[in-house]
Formats: sequence, structure tokens, C-alpha cells
Amino acid sequence: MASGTALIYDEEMTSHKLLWDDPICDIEVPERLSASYEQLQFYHLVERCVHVPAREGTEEEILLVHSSEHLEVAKSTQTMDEEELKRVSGNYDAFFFHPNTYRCARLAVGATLQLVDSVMLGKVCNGMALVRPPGHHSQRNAANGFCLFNNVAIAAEYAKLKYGLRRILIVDWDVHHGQGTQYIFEEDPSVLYFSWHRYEHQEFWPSLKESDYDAVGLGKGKGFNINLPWNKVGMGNSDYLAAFFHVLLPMAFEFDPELVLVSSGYDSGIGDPEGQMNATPEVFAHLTHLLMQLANGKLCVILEGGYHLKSLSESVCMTVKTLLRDPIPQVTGEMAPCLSAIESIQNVRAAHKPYWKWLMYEDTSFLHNLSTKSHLPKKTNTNPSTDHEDKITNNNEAAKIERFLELHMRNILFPVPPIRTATTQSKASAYLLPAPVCVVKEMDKNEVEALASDFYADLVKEDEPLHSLGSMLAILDKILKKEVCNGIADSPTASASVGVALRYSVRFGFQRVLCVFVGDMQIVPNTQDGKVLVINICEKEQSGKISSKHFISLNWKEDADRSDFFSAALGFILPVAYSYQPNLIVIAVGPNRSIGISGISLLFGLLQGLAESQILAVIEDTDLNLIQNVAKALAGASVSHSGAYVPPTQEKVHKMKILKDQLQQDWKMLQCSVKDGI
Ligand code: Q9C
Ligand code: ZN
Repeated sequence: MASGTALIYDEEMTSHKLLWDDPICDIEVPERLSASYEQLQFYHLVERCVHVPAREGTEEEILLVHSSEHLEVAKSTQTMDEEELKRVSGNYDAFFFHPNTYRCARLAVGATLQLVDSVMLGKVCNGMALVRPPGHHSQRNAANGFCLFNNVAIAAEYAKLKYGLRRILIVDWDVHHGQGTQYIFEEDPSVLYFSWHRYEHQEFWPSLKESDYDAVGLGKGKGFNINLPWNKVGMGNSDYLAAFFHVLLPMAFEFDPELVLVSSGYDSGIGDPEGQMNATPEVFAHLTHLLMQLANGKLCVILEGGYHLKSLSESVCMTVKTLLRDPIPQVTGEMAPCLSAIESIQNVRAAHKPYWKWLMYEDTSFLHNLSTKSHLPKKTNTNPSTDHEDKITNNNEAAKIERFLELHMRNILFPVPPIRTATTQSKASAYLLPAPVCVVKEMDKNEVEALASDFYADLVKEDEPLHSLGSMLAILDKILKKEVCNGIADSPTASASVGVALRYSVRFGFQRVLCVFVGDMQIVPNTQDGKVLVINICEKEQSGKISSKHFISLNWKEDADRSDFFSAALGFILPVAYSYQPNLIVIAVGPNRSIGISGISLLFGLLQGLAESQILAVIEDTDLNLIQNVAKALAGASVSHSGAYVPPTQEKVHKMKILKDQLQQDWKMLQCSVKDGI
């Protein structure tokens, strides 16, 4: 298994710059690159990455995507004087040439391909390339929107050709629509292109009809182009996460890419003059982390836009930190998508229903709203949070954002905990953990009694060994003291151990503990005034217990060797967990599990985005394969899902919808459609 994170940066790409006055292009400055790199140095992230040199992309590589005419025009600008450069630049919508632009653009292409090679050859697991000029607006025969060659599109064609890849996912989280990338892969089912973008009902640049949600691809490529237009400014963390949970991720898991490329523009972040959005830097840690669960972790992040230097560079740092598998900071702000975001999400889901099995059984009752593209009624009696004010940004606001970022980032870019995973399980620690493991001594009887005797009297039967608590408490203690990030305890009595763990962590001061039970377990009833949220994944209903705000029973049973659990994990568990914002996660795995090992691994992988990645696993099962997979997931290894996921049955989709309807008032990230008939 590859490990490590590549970082590619070449100072020469700062030589491309605007030589004359042009208010449209003057935000695309060299400092975008140097400031990002300096911030990476400031947080000591550069030295933790594998340095990979850039190179020039070859003509042949550029021709994988572009016409020879386009290449020749670009080449010819190297010897032009300023006046000629200005004239050629004027042939394009928002582009400027400098005598060194051609050289920089070739370096940008080559840097991107170096990253792809490093990942595909297993030299690193993932990485980021800091490049200029950006690429995603560039088209076969034209420069556009500050882009000359389409770096990411060339990388996708290159990976198909050189490594024989048959499924590549491109995620474009830049705030602009990468129309160039869309045009290049429109008819290509081997490249799934996802873009969200500021759209405002076609008022925002590039103001194209084909940027709307109904552009789903052409011919064989139908269903492989996903556009999520934002029709208001001010979209924030919860809107972006909702888009991932309810649109991108389920499609991505069903697609099952072999490689993920990110067109990583940070103009979708707070403070950006182009985007006017509100997402804070740490959301990019979450987006990155979520994408790391795909393609066995093979993730290449390539810079596109981002014009607020502070916001851009902090967001770049959050991305690289996450690629390095540092703990993920909690996401800021109220976790509820706005009405306009929900409408957009609903629309793109409806448009893609014919092409994705996972959407197949979704409710269609709202389809009539979509045929005319007339937008849904603006007033509902409203669970979604109120819509954003249009264009609130002014000078005063800009200063506030600057101060906010300064403070905010100092708070969340904490130092790395030295140890990632703790265990007392010699079996698990012996031969499989790639990250530093801390083998903790179990607490003995006396220590356990001193620490927790008042918690367990009613939970542990007299004759049961205290040893089960000794292992769990030793690890929990390390997590609570932030000496380790996560840990695994094996326990012959998982539910009793977890009962003690919950009480102990609430007593310790945790305000919100998310507890997921997998398998048949006697769940300790005490939910401590909302300080514990229980999600129970078992086959049968617990007698006398129906789902309520803090006790959710997901009666989910996977068929043997058909993993359909991803749909529940993405569409239900993650939204509930993100709505709750736990400070600690406890996952208990007991007997008679109703989901398979790959589902369990996925759960562990995904939930590490929460609670600053603090997870306690308590495992009753002695299946070594299970323990190893959990250990791997906690150590940060991406899980291989060997074999595509299957969509859930109609019956399961229906059950899920009932549960969602019942709970979305409490857990607002579950919302992905606007109530009909209001
Ligand atoms: N009235 C990237 O973020 N704006 N490109 C043109 C014309 C161009 C953005 C406005 C914005 C290009 C990579
Ligand atoms: Zn952009």
C-alpha cells in the first residue's frame, strides 16, 4: 500500500503575469501561488510531503486534449512584444499572455502529470500540485477564464492512455463552471465530471445554458456530467457538505473510480471576490477527506482558481493537511443547508435519476416541478435555513473576514498528535498498522475500580471480568487526554463497555457523543439529555424502541456479498452525524452484524471527518479480518471496496425515506428535497 503525499510547486510558474491594465484579469496574480506555498511552509506541511519536481508537459501530451492550432498560437506568443500579446489575448474571453505564459502553462501541465504518475506508480498515495495558469475553462481550441491548457483534462486522458484506466472521477469544486472540462468529456462515459458553480440562473459568468443541472452529458456520456448550479451567493459549509452527501458521493461510489482528480479552485471559499460564498477553509478538509474514501485513496488535487490570498492559502493548507491524514477540524457554523441549495440538489438528483441505480427508486412526485425549469415556490413553512442575502460583501465585511480567518485558522491548525491509533490488542497491532501505533497497557482491576466503579455497577454483572473495561478505559483515557486520536479495544462485553465509555466521557465533559452500534447488542438505555446520540445498525427492531431524536434504529441488513450499505452511510448516517457535530465517536461492533466488513470499514473511514477524528472502537467480534480492517481504517489507510457497490432495494429506499422524513426536522443535513405542494 502506497503512503505519503506529493507536493509539486515550481516558482517559475509565478512568472506568468498581467502586463497591462485589465480589471477582469487582474485578480489572477503570481502571489496566489507563492502565498499558498509560504503558508504551507509556515505550518510545516512542506517538509512532511514528498517533493516531486515539475516538468514541462510535452506537445504530444497537450495534443491529447487541444488542437494543434491552439498549441501553435500559444507557442507563438513566446517572442511577442507587449502590444502583440495584448492583441492575441483579446481574442479570448478573460485571458492574458505574458512572454513566459507558454512555458508556465507547459509546466502546469507537466506538474499535473507528474502528480498523476507519482500516484499511479505508487510512489505516494495522494498529492497536490500548485500550478498557474489554471486549466478548467480552457477548451480544445481556446484559452478562457485565465486558463490556457486544461491541466486536469489532459491528466485524465493521460491516465487513460498510460495506465489503461477506465473510470476517472473529476471533482471541480472551483466556484466557476469548468465548461472546458465539460466540453472535453461530454460524450465520454469513462470520465465522470462533477462541478458545482455560482450560476444565479445563468447571470453569472460564463453564463451558459449548458452549465445548468439538466446538462447530463451526451450520447454514450449521458449521466456522466453532473452540474450543480448555485443560484444564490453565500453558500456555506453545510450547503457544500449536503451536495457531497446527497449528490456527488453516492454517484461517485456507484461509479467506483480508479483515480480521482480534483479541479481545486478555492474561489468557492469565504472572502473570495469572485465567488462571494461563505465556506470556511476547514470545509476543504472535509471535502478532501470524503474523496479520500474513493479509488483506494488515489487522489490528485490540482489548483484552479482562488483569489482571496488568505482564504486561498489557508484552504490549500487544510487540503494538504488532510491528504497527510492529520485529524480533521470540526466544521464551523449551523449545519443546515439553505433552501436554494436544497432546490439545486433536488433538481440535479431528478435530472440524473434515469442514469444512476442508486437514484432509481427515489420519490418522483416532484418531477413536475422540473420539466419547465420554473423554480420551486420560494416560501415554505420552513425547515431549511433562511436564504442568504444577496451580495452582502463590502469593505467592512472584507476586513471582518480577514480578521476571522486569522483567528479561526490559528485555532484549528493545531499541532499533530504524535500517535494516531492506540490498542491493547496485540493481535491487531502486531502486523498491520501503517501509522504509529501506541500499544497501551490495560488498566488492572484496581485502576478500573478507582476510575469508574460508580459507572458500571448496574452494567457489569458480578462475575464478568473487569478485563473488558480495562482495555477500553485505558484507550478512552488516552483519547480524552488527546494523547492519541483513536483506538481499538476488544471486549467480550462490548455493550457494557460502551455503556461505561459513554458515561465516562460525558462525565469527563463531552457535550455530544455519537455512538454507533453495529450488530445485536443490548443497548444501555441512558441517553443523558442529548449528550449521547445512538445510531443502531442491526437487523431487527429493538423491542419497544422506536427511533427518536437521540435514538435512531436503522434496521439495515445487507445481503451476503452485496454491499448496499454505502447508500445508508452517505445519505443517512453522515448527514445525521454532521448535523449533530459530536466531540467523540464510539463505535461498537458486536455479534450478528447485519453489514459486511467493507460497510463497516467505510463507516469508520467516513466518520473520521467528525469529532476531530476522535474515535473509540469497541469490538466484541474476534474475527481477525474485521479487526484488521477496522485498524487499517483508523490508521488512515483508505479502504478498498473490492467490487462495486450495489444500490439498495426499493423497500430499503422506502424505509429510509420514512426515517428521513421523520428525522429531518431534528437533523437538517438530511434534507435533500423541498416539501411538495406548499
Ligand atoms: N465579465 C478561474 O477561476 N471572469 N477562472 C470573467 C467577465 C473570469 C475564473 C468576467 C473568471 C475566470 C480558474
Ligand atoms: Zn474559478
